[in-house]
Amino acid sequence: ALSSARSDDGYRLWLRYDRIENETYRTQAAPALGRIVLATPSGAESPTVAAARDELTTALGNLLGATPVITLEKLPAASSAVARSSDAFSVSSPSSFTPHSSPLTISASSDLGILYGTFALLRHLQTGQPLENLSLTSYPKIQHRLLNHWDDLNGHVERGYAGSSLWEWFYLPEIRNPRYHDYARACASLGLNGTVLTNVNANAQILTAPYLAKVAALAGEFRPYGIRVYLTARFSAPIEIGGLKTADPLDPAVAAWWKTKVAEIYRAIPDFGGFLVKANSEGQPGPQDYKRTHADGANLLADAVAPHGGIIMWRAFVYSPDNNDDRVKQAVTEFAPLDGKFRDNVIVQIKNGPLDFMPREPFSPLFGAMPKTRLAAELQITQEYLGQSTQLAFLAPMWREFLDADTFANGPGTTIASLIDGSTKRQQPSVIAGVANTGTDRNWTGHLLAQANWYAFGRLTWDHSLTSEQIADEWTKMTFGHDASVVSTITKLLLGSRETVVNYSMPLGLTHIMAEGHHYGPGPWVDKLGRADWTSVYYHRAAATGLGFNRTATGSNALAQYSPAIAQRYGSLTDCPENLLLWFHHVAWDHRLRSGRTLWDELCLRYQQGVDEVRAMRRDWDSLKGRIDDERFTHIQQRLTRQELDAIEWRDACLLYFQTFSKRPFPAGIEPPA
Ligand code: GCW
Repeated sequence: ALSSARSDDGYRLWLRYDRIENETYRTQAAPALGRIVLATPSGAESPTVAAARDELTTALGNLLGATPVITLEKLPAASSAVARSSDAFSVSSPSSFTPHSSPLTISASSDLGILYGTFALLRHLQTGQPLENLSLTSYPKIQHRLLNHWDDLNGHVERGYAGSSLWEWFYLPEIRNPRYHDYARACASLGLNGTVLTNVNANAQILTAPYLAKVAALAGEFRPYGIRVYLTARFSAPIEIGGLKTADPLDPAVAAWWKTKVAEIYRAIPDFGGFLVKANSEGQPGPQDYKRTHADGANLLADAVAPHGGIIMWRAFVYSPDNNDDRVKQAVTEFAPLDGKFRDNVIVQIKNGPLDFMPREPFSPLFGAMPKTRLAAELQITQEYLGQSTQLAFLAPMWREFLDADTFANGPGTTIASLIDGSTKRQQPSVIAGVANTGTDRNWTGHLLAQANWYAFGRLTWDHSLTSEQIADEWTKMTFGHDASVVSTITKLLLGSRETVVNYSMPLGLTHIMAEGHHYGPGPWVDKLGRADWTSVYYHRAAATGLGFNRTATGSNALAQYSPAIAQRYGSLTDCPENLLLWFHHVAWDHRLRSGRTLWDELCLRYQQGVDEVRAMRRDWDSLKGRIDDERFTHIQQRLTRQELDAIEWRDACLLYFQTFSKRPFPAGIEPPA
């Protein structure tokens, strides 16, 4: 009974709800889920409670062939297990199920909590866990858990590899694609609660009245699922759509324009979340055009949305070509002096690394450099630099590495996670954002296995203590079923995949050596762009003397932006973690690494290892033939075939190029580059 009985184009994501194949489990689960009580603060029906009911009815019907009796109750006032946070929930069940035992109960501090509890219960079932004696209590550690869509109004998705934008602006507001509902459901199943609909590089048109009506229609589709809508705000909007002569944040007419515009937005969308802004970065307009600071710009918008409860996410991804300093230092240089100057509803949104979503970067030192400012993490789910939607790279391990990184900002143990969830600084609002990998492709994400990245991001925003292993295990069981060899093979593939991409593309701390523009594949030789900060030689600094970017005190001294404990460790050639070595150091070709090999030999072997690992992935995948449906089997098999060729290209291109500097032969074990 293979699941190939149904078409598996991947549309249903991890919410497939295929009939549970284990008959024993199914027979035991059916009575356990025969009666379900939803206990909410009001005890009254709402669109969100209805969504939870619908989900339970459909899911249990499909998974078990059962029809639950679902009743609604008012949560007893004294029930404090769920009072901890606004959308906390608890799922509880008796130790055995008889007609007289108490029913399974989902209690929550809000209707949305009921929906989250519903998805948690279904996940429990989909992953085959026992249903007796349940006591699942959970609350979100971060308040605002957002997808950021880099979607332009013409349907193009910047760095999108899964088709076009999901938002059909031409047809809205009258014509609403049913997919909006499915999108919101998928997001809510993970605990995501907000979405920025537009690209940070988008124009200001989205803020005009006709578009706001369209945005309101989307917000209406998402609302039952607790997904609030946010927009990007182009800083020059007062000029472009407002007819003003300036966008100077300190000009009273500009402030008045934003206040009026924001009031108009809230009339159309009463629960509008706020704005995400990219200013004075990569050519975008911003407050510096008027010799004002990022704080002046952010506060202008913050004051406009504050009366309505909105927030401003102001991005710290800034660098400028006429600044000759090391690009990775520029965010701290510009933002750290503004610490304490931002309004309470401004969150400075920082990419995980100081450069740009590389396969591996150290964490951005800005996280430890603004003690008086609310800080959000921006991760990239779409695989701009990790093989896009052609290659497999499961990103949970990369995000774990980041969330667990110790900034030492308040002494040892000040992890990034503790800085962004508000627990260290006790500051709300707290925000985490991920640049979405979704599009109009039937399977949402292009590469089927890239669905796991959407899943992993969402799960980590709710609970950043989850391990990569747990996330991979859940996702695999929910998406591919419980066959033991399917589960172990796919989880193994997922968990190793990011490191494999690092190995064949940018090992040992190399970064930014991809092809220019599209960013797919190698381009270490790109050194003639006429723009010092974009040339790759600038980042790898290959020379006869060695390889790597010296960011110690004898180089750009970017290290000084970290706390002394980190600066000391990373600044030492022997103590620096080898996976970040060439990020921080320019290393001689004959320098011996921990393996005893020279840098050159080690570099060659890492590239080769990456290729070998992709070959092993292909073999592992092939072993699943017949164990999963042919449609998904072939989809992934073809992509892994391509990934091997891509890995070979990376290895050959980089090694042949770097060899022109190292002038050393390839060590034994390296296939001759073609
Ligand atoms: O990584 C770069 C991308 C740009 C992107 C920019 C940013 C949205 O190549 O496409 O623009 O980062 O994050 O603003």
